[in-house]
Amino acid sequence: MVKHVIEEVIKRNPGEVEFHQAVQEVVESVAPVLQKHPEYKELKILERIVEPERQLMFRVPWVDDKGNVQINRGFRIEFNSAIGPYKGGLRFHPSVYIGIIKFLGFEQIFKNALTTLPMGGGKGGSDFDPKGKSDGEVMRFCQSFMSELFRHIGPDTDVPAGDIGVGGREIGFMFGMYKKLRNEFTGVLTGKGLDWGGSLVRTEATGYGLIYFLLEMLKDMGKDIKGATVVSSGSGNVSIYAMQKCQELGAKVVACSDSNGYIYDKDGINLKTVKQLKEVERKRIKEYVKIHPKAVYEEGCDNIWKIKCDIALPNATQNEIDERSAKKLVENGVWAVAEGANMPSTPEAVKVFLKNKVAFGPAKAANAGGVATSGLEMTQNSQRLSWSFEETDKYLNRIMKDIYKQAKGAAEEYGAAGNLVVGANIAGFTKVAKAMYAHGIV
Ligand code: NDP
Ligand code: 2IT
Repeated sequence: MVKHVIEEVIKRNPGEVEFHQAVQEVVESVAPVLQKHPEYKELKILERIVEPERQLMFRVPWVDDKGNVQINRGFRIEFNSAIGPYKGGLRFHPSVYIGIIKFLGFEQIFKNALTTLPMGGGKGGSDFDPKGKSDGEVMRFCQSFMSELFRHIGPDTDVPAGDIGVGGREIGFMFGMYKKLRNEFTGVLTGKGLDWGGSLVRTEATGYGLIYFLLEMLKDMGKDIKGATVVSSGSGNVSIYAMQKCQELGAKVVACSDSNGYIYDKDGINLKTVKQLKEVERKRIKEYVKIHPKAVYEEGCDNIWKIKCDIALPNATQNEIDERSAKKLVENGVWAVAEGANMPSTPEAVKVFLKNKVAFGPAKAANAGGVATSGLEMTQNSQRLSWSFEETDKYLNRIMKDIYKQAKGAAEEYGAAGNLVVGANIAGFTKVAKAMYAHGIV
């Protein structure tokens, strides 16, 4: 009944394998919803939801420090605005092409719906690589990128934020250019600095939210995070604050990584060093072992999943856990996996976890804390107020608990108790489908 939707997506979006993968999972999960709601089938909600409302692709020329002209490609996919303005991050990474942005934008629709806040789904980015670039080069690139993007976004239209390769520095340069071009100071981007409209907790939000979600999973299993051994891949924004919350709650984080390799510190990672290396000095993770000689560094990032742990947190990038790595984790006794990155487990890996009764928190639900706090930043911008850290953190915690409840409840309602992948997809889809139904054929 839904197979034709997947086939059509593959035909219309050739070669965009990550997008195909994301669509396949959602479409298969929501098939029972369509059975229960023939009106959605009749109005072709599923066929419409897999087609972006708008896709933008543009040239981003800039001049490097040597005076050479460089040309990158910019993207913004405004995927679905049924429940609010388009909302989602920007990714700057050399691997970015339309298929990556489309998969991220598609996932964002359902994730944002789960947050309970009024946000549609979008995503953007560029194949620009900020690594090794000077601040001046990054600024010139961001200004050029925004000199096209500004036409298409706005606080009630489309509100971008960060993702891989886009943090506070990049948001600052893009915000500055938007403000200059439009001559207005609005909450058009989230992840802003605290002195110019940003929200407390946004920096920590994805990592903290991931652990708040994990705690709900563990509560249902009767397990405690205290004393658990944790492996967290990546060493960027999501991984750092997930590790911080784990340590705060008494877990032992023994490994993290970057795209070159991983570090293993059996007595527990020194997070202060990781933060200094990655957030301040923008260096490689292997430098860690120079400061902590008892730790070891190994090249190759997927080897991190060979390390024995109770809790695995894939916090780097898509498809970083394949079937082999999943089997290794299970063999080593992992009890919970919570996805901080977007789509970090391949479909085969997900099957391994579910089959072996590993508690599995899918990205859409587990990493929604980042965008949820972006939603709270938008609310504060509209109010022209700033909330305290405690207040915002409490709100985030409440949202993560609610997302868990929605995913768990939807799974039970549709006969898939315990399967949060199916539950998150159904709960997110249902909210958007209802709104699309109400809006007619648009
Ligand atoms: P950062 O750029 O801050 O960090 C990314 C980390 O992942 C770095 O350590 C990076 O290593 C590593 N990494 C990136 N690409 C690869 C790759 N191809 N192979 C192996 N490692 C890689 O990004 P974030 O922490 O913000 O994002 C991490 C993940 O979390 C992404 O999947 C993102 O979509 C997702 N996410 C982010 C949110 C946010 O608010 N920031 C919200 C929800 C999800 P290196 O430095 O070597 O590139
Ligand atoms: O994948 C994600 O949810 C993000 N990168 C955060 C998006 C946002 O708008 O805060």
